[in-house]
Formats: sequence, structure tokens, C-alpha cells
Amino acid sequence: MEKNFKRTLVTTALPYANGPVHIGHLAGVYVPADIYTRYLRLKGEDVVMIGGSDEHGVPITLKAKAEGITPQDVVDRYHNIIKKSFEDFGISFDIYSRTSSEIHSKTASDFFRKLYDKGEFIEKTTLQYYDEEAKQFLADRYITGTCPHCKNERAYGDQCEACGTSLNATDLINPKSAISGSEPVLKETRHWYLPLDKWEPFLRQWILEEHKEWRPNVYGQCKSWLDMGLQPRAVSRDLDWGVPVPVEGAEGKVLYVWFDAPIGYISNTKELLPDTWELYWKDKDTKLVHFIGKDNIVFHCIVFPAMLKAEGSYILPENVPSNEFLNLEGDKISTSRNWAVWLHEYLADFPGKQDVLRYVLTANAPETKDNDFTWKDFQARNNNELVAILGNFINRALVLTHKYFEGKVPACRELTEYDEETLKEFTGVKAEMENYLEHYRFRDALKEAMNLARIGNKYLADTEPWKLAKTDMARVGTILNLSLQISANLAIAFEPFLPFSAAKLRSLLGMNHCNWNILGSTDILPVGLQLKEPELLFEKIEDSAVEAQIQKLQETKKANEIKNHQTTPVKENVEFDDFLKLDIRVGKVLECQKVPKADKLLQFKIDDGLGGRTIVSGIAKHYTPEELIGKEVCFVANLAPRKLKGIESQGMILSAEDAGGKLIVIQPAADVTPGSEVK
Ligand code: B3M
Ligand code: ZN
Repeated sequence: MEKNFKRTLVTTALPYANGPVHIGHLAGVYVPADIYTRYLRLKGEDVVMIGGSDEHGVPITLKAKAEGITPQDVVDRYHNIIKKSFEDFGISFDIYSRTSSEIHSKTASDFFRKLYDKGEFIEKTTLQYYDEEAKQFLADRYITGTCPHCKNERAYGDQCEACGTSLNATDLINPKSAISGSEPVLKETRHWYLPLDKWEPFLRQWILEEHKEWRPNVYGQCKSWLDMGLQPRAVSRDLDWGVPVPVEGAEGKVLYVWFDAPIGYISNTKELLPDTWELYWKDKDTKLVHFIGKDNIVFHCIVFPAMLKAEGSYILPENVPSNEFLNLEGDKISTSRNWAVWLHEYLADFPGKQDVLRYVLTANAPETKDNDFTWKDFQARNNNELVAILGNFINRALVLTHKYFEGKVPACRELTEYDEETLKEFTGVKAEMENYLEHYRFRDALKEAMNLARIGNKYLADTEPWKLAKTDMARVGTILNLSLQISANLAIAFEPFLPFSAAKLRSLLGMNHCNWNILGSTDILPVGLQLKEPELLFEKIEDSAVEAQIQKLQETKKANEIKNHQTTPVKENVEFDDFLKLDIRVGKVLECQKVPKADKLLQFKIDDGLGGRTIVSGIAKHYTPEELIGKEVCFVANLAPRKLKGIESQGMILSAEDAGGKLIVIQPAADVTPGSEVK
């Protein structure tokens, strides 16, 4: 049985204020949350939408250190950029605040203190890595070293990305601090832990039994966490950036960012509604819905509910509609690799086209599985759907009304059977959309809205009012009246999805009210109402515009390859005497041929000034023999001979690897006598 609630509290994951936001953020969290909230508002329901920046945590302190500014400077900068992006895209928060605010600090601190006083924490002393140069404890992520399993030298203290094993920092061989590069030492430290194991039976019942309707990806993740068994989790850290732990003797310790961040939802609600916030957080008639991305599921479905339950006076979320990830042109979106479409850059390149992006991200939303954003799909959806179906229908209805009725809504007279059929089809759309929206199925809801435009398009195409204009103006009037009523319906149906275009459409139609409950009616626009001059709602996106975007991404890819390449670490120093032991010389390629049955090898005959020698080199993938015959190359002349495919190779030809992985043979800048030493 679905419960009837009196009000809804929508929360959206608080993005870290250490970088701008990209299409993955919009698609995963903010567009769906905004659709849901706008829909409820349009129905006249009591709903608030809470957002804000997550301004604590280690990465922010590291960024500040790297730039020589304070963490507050970092979060001030990005909080403003993020807030502006959301405003630009019409994400209609009732409040967008931040966790570095006074009110948050107090709320989070009081929350901790209440649990502390109730005896809900356990205290533990453990050994933790400490950087003596930087004078700070190190989060696992900020220790690197050699993976004990695969010997990758750049494993992190929490995970080796080469072999995927999750690690403890103390597992690493040769641990190094990522902050100072020095070797960290183990030092005792005391922290507070939330015993999640204590809440396990409750969580099992609440999620696995009482919330079977949650999305399969969310339910499944919760189940596997619960099946693995929950452990106590530390809720404090040794750090000087965050909400101080409000306990005597806890100097230098702050609340763990994942403890304070979800409390940010509460603080921001308090800031918005100082007198009534408790109604939204403590009354069981409030429906609490968390919109998040899939990497945040455990915190919102397990940890935060355990915190709320331990506190005792709060309600728990009714649903946590988490999306999967959106990829970009086949690759995972990554801030560090700059593999993203940043919202502020999108708007600079496609000014005024917020709704196009909102549309594409919803039509292709990663609701049930990871999905891919491609610029070709972006263009196709704009040109074939927004322009060709929605925009085209509305434009035709408006243009024809201006042509035949001076832009005034004509009267609707007798309906034909075909009119009745069309009407029947479109009155069903409201219930369909509601069913999808209430169940967080935004892609399907959008499809229904677009279907309404399709119905309109087909109606005009089938009835061809322009052919009747000479003979039957009354019939033309009826057709256009119906078409305009469908347009008014579109202005309502699309309002949650495409708020900018819906507002423009309402203005063109002279609609001064927009209310979900009249969706499906055929008398929204009164007869005689004067409409504005038609204006296009959408315009075609040309090939050149998307090609420029694809080009930009290709350049990013190239830049990344170069960057990765340059970061290959320099080998250990050698003594000068050791260097002198190497005998490198210039030689001229006399002959060169492929080695049979070895697709990588070329066999050379080299003029080395000493009577010639044979060298076998693994560069057949990069050069044809003809390209090298007659060229001068550099080779190691005193490398101990070894056999390759039965041929004795008497040295090694030197080459360098370029960013794309191609081997380039090293040559002297001008001709040199074969046999000359390279020094
Ligand atoms: N800032 C993580 C993230 O952006 C985190 C979410 C907090 S929600 C309370 O993925
Ligand atoms: Zn490994």
C-alpha cells in the first residue's frame, strides 16, 4: 500500500566544493530531483528541495595546499561556481547553502554531541600513519606505496588500482606520504565509531523487508552490504578542516566529512525554514527522498539512517532513487583527466540551450544502468525530437492560427470521430505520466510528454487544415483550437523537464496559469484569446557544432596521453663511471628486413665503422624496412650479444616512445661518420 504523505522533503547530494559541476552531476542527481520537485509543485503539493555544497574533507585541504591558499578560499570559489551553474540550468532549489556555514557547524556538532551523550559511539585507539614533516595524520588515500599483491609501485593506501585489491594503508610496502613524500610513521590516535553492527537487524528489516520497491540497483547494493556484515565506522578524523569534535580532549579532531555532510541536509532546511524545519524532518507524514549517485548509496541507505535512528527523533527516507553513472563518449567521466562536459563550458558553447541538455540527459538518463552521453546523440535528439516533433508542432499550430485567425484562438465546433479519437489518446497521458513520475521513472515520463507532441503532430498532418482553408473555415478553426489546446497541455507536461521552453511557450500562448491538475483538459485556452507572434522554441544543431565538441575531447585525450607519458618516474641515479661503461655509437643502416614469423622484429645490417654488425630490433610495428635503409641510427655497441628468433643481435638500436606509444628511432641531427661514439 502506498502511503499518503502531507509534504515532501527532497534532498540532493551535496557536491564537493573542489571543482565545477559537469553533465554527470546533472544527469545523476540534479535534473531528476528538479523534475520531481517541479512536478509536485505544479500539483500544488507542499515540497521543499534542499541543496548545498559539501565543503569539508581531505581533498579540499590538499587542493588548498597545492595552490597555497586556504581551504575556505577553495570552497568559496567553487561554491559560487557550482551555485551559478545550478541556477543557470534551472535547478530550482528552495535553498542552496553550504556546510562551512555557522548553522551547519552547530547543527552537526549538536547532532554528534547528542549521540555521544546517549552513549551511541564506541571509542577506539588505533595506530595510524602520521606524516612527521607535514605534522598530520594521513588519510588512506594520501599514502602511496607498493602493492603487496601485484607489486604496482603506485598503489594507494585504500586500494591498488592496478589489480583492484582493496588495501589497508599498513599493507603497503615502502609507504610514502602523498603530502610531503616522506616515509610516514605509525602513531596512536583515538576516534569515535558508530557501531553499524548494532543497527544491522533494524536495517535489514527496514530496507530488505519494508522497501522492496526501491530501485534494484539500490536495493541490491544495500543487500550485499548487509550480507557482508556491518562494522563500526569511525566518524572522526585527525584534521584541522571540518566541524570540531565537540568533546573535551578532542583538539585537532574533526567530524568525518561523511558524518557531517548528510547533516547538511538538516542544517540547510533549518536555514530555509527556521520555524518549521522540524515538520519536514520529524513528522511521519513527511516523505523524505534522497536523490544521489550510485557511489553514495551506502552512506544514504545505511550510515545516515543509522545516525538518524540512533538520534531517535528523525524520520527515515522513504526512497533513495539513485542513478547509475553517465559515461562520456564511451569513457568514465573523470575530473582529474578532464574527461567531462563542464556545465559552464557547455553554456558558453551553447548559450540558451539549457533545456536541450536537460532533455538529452533525461531521455538518456542512467536510471537502471550506466549510460553513455555522445555528442552525436545530443545532436540527433535535438534535431529529430525537440525540433522536428515538439517545436515543429507548436510552431505550425501558432503560424496557422496567425494566418487564418489573426492569432486569436478560434472556436471549437463539431468534433469528428477522428478528433474524438485523438482526444481520447491524449487525455490518457496525464495518468501515465503521473504513474511514472511518482515512481521516479523520469525517462518514461518524458517519453509520454513527447508522445503528446507526437499526437499533435500527427493530428495536424492527418487533418491538413491548410487544405481546408478555402472551403471550410469552421473546420479549420476546430482543428486549430484542438491543436492549441494540445500545445497548452504541452506547456504543462514539459514544465518539469524543460522549464525554460515551457515558460516561453506559456508566454506565446498567453497562459497565465500553469497547473498540473488541468493537464488533459481541452479548454485551457479561451476562445478569442490573442496569441503572441510565433517564435521558434528550438533550433537545429549543425554538424560543425558537435564536431567542435568531439574535437575538444580528442584534444583532451591527447593531452592526457602526453601527461601520463611524462609522469613515468625517473630511474635511480647511476654513478658517472657506470654511465661511461655504456658504449653508444652512430651507425648507418645498410640492410633491413622483416624477421620471418616475428611480427615485431626487424633485422638490420649496420655499418659500424668496424666492418659491420647484425642487430635485431623490435620496431617492426613502427617502421617498414624501406623507411630505415640508408638512415643513420644510434645503437648500444657493447651490449652482450643475445639470440632473437635464432639470429644473434649484436647491440641495440635506440628509440624514444612518443605520447601515442609510437617508437621513433633516434638519429644524429646531421650526418656523422659511422662508428662515431655518442658521448
Ligand atoms: N560530497 C560525495 C559526492 O559528491 C559527497 C556527497 C555528499 S551527500 C551528503 O559524490
Ligand atoms: Zn596491486
